[in-house]
Amino acid sequence: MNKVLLIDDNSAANDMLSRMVPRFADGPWVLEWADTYATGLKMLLSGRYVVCLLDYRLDDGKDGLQLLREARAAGNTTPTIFLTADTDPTLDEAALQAGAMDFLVKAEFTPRMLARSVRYARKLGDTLEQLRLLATHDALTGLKNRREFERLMAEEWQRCARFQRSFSLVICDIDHFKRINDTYGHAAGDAVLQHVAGLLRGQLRTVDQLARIGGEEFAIIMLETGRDDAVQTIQRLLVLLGESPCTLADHPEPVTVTLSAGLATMPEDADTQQGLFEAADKALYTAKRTGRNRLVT
Ligand code: GH3
Ligand code: MG
Ligand code: MG
Ligand code: MG
Repeated sequence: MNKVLLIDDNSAANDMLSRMVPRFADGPWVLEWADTYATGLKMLLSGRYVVCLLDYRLDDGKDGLQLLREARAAGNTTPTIFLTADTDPTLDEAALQAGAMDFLVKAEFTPRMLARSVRYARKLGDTLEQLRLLATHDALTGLKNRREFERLMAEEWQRCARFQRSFSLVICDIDHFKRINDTYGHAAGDAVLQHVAGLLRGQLRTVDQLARIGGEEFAIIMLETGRDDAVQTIQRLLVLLGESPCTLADHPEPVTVTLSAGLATMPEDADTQQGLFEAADKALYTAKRTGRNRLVT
């Protein structure tokens, strides 16, 4: 079921569109209507809609441009088409700037034009979604990549600094990984990376951000987590990894892999984002130097 969200304070718009939308060719399509700014924003942020049709002038002296900017700032990416009777000649440009995919004038569009616009918005939206995924994730493990990790770190640092919250950063690195490649081949090395990534993902909370930030290096941002809780989680993880050897194709003996990890906690370990990363990295280096398969804080 393809759901279209209409945000418009005027019930006539709903009357007209609830006749057009269900007749779109590539159905079934349904229209849901929000008649206020607040309800519309809330429904849009639910992420349940394929496309949003957005009016300009809304209730409460607010408008669709504001609503779209607010939704985008909150991370929403639903393809949105402006639909207005307003005659301001600069509005179309402003709507596209705010992130709209098309701009239709109420008295002028036909059902066919609307259907085409919705179809195109959906297609472009899907393509952008795929690009976003490719740009933020690592192809081998499916984890977030280094670029996305850096963006999330900056975001989390700012949030915690502003609200005086805490979070922990863990950097881990597979021990003697080069030996695995040298002994069993590069494909086996890849399988070990997937094995470790899967185990890490399975042991962490969904709110924890996990990224592959280098060849055999992973970073974990543990939200709202102080040092003691982070230590417990990572220790448990290292034990579990030791008990979960990786089975390799064409090789009878499963291979045990270990990790070294460095932990640093905001705010006590650093005054800057860069400093926090360096503190965790330094702890990782100590873990390597003092025998590997361990966590250092
Ligand atoms: P240490 O315990 O000190 O971390 O030793 P190490 O052997 O794990 O570290 P080193 O940095 O010497 O080697 C890392 C190796 O990881 C070298 C590189 O070829 C390999 N590597 C990096 N990316 C990939 C990848 O995507 N797949 C595979 N199979 N190997 C990779
Ligand atoms: Mg209106
Ligand atoms: Mg290594
Ligand atoms: Mg390394």
